[in-house]
Amino acid sequence: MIYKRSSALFAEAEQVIPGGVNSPVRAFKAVGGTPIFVKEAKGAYLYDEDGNQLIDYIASWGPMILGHAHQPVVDAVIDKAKKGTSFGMPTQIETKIAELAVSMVPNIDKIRFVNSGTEACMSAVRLARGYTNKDKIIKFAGCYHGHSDSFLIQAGSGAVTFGSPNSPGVTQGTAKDTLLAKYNDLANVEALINANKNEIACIIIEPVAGNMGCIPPKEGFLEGLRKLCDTNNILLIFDEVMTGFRLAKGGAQELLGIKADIVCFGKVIGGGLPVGAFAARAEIMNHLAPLGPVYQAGTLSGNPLAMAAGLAMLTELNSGDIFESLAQKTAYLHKGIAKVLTELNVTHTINRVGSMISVHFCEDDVVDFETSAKGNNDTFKTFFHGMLNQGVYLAPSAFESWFLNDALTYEDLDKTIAACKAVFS
Ligand code: HOZ
Repeated sequence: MIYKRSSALFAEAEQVIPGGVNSPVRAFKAVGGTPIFVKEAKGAYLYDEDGNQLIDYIASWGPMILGHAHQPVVDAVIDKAKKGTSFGMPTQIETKIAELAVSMVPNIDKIRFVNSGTEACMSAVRLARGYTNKDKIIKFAGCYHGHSDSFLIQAGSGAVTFGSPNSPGVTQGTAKDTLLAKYNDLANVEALINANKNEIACIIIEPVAGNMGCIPPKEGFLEGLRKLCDTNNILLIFDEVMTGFRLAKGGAQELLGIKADIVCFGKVIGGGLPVGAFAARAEIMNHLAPLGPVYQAGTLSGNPLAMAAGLAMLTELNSGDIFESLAQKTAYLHKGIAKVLTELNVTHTINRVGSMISVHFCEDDVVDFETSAKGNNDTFKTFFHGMLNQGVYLAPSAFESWFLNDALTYEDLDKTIAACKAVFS
């Protein structure tokens, strides 16, 4: 494939945008080469500035679960835009999407909309601290909850891909309140709680991790966290920015049957526009201003265009059951890639939950950050560029989950499996 125009556009972008990108995960630093510039996208395909068609496995890092430029979402946004794009005043559509989200997700009574997953997690932690009157939080190595200061401690996603899991600029004062635990290791969490008795406000976790590849929780792990939280007066926060409205209507809470105290959303809930949200039972949410003392705000929060896109998306997800068919497609892809890699003697481990999947080029089970980091990055680079050359776009980092979208056909999946075979033959 030819990427002449993408390379030229990237060179131009580098002059005025740091690293040529507005979010580091878009850069190709971990895999080499220059990022692909997208011209447009439809359904399961991206069309780049050089005229290449690519089968898309990142779906804008999750939101485009129904495929790109999905007509009901596009129509809803166009219709809304004609009536004004921002008012800084309440609109009825905010209540409509709130009612729908609350009806789809277990264990929440109220939801507040923000502009990103970062904002959602940052605000959820502030709420947990205000509600419990405690300062410390527990996060897990390799989990990524956006780029707010408290979370850039052994963070996954771009932070680890580009070598800043503990970012300069985060003060020691902030860092000391974030305690770091090992994913899937309950004893480790228990020891941290015991060493910080009555000081921990919340445990924040991706119930299915997606920022160190896709890592499922081990059996009993989330149940154990729930119990530890209950006995120690700690709030359990599920960061469902990736898993919310993707693994099931009610997200990971529904799929795994575990109740969180606060749930954070992003990605799918905005239908591809900038939306995040956090939600909980009324007794917790009522601590937020203007009802309660915990402050949180935003000029563009609940923006009408974003709400219109989100409402169209959630309405469609609520009316059918694409989650099962998406999970079946993902299982088909898993089986096909595993068969090819096994036949060609390529050492690998594949993790999958619902429509999230990741291929790790290592022998051992990938259950936490340490085991994920054992993947062979040279093999990943070969895989990434080989797939790209055959028209398959994967995340340019081994530390990211792939996200399938419902516009993908079995023919697309077969092409992807054949591409994988060609790469390693
Ligand atoms: N949460 C996304 C995947 N890890 C990254 C989005 C971004 O940082 O641009």
